[in-house]
Amino acid sequence: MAKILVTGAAGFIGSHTTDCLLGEGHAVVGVDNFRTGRKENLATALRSPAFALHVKDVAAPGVLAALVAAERPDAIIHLAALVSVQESIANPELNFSLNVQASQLVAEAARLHGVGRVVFASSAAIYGDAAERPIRESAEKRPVSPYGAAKLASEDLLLGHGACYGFTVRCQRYFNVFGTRQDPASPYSGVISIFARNYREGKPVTLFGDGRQTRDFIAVRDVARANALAATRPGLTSGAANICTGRATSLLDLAGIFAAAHPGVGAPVHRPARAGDILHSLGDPAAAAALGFTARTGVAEGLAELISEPPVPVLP
Ligand code: UD2
Repeated sequence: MAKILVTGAAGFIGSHTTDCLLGEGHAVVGVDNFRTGRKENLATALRSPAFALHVKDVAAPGVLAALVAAERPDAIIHLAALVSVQESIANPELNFSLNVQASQLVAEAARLHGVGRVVFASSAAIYGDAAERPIRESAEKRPVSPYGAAKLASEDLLLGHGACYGFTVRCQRYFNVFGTRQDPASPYSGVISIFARNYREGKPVTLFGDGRQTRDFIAVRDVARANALAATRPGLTSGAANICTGRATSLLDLAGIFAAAHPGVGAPVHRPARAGDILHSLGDPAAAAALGFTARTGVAEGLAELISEPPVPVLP
């Protein structure tokens, strides 16, 4: 059994990662400032004696180092972030603070207190408009947003510190993650969370463009398992891996699955393609497979679960 410190534990990916680690018998120290994370997401974890929650801001200097000094975790999974690409474009300074400086604070806490491993929430956004398909980890990195640039800078910061001070760093390059607890509130939220909410409420969805664009959608439960593995599997060395399925699903396919489950809802409304929208994004999962991770949940199965699950209730 290991003790894992999870930053952003109340977020979409953080809460599923926490649940996965607890389910595997590990102890979890969760940290979240509830900026975008929600206590509701931790309803299961909070019932576990192996879980402790600290409501703190890891981007504030000294906070994480003090917590790591007190808790002495075996590994840190750093998921706390500004998660919206659009928000990073609107507020690049905040993006720098939350998505670059906070990573430096994680590296520093690991160095000062001898943490053996750091797992970092990176993103396919570091590849930007890379022409290669499927995208391998070696593809040219051409981020096209402050968000993508910050994730790439953080990978380098953490890997460089790990190499110098002797801790392992695993950078997890998530593709399009979907599942329960994803916030559908903004028009720039993940398309599946928006579709799930609209269909549930009986409202037609919008398809930007002809709907033939494709993404590599990966279920959050698989992502959580990939994070737990990266944090706890003995013998891993530093590096980066795509966290993806290697399978492409079109928007039309998605809408078709939702429509079949909600026969009363009107047909999707077509709008012009979004400016800057990429047509196809597909990851190569081979590097993660070599480390022992393969996604298990298909899109249809993951969507069926999402459709049948009621929205997360609000805690008192
Ligand atoms: C991600 C980012 C986006 C941008 C892009 C750069 C998220 C949630 N989005 O977008 O901000 O940086 O990467 O490549 O991280 N769509 C619809 N109807 C909707 C919503 C979306 O048709 O109501 C389309 C959208 O135009 C796109 C596809 O669905 O073609 C997927 O959209 P997404 O925002 O979930 O993910 P992505 O990878 O395009």
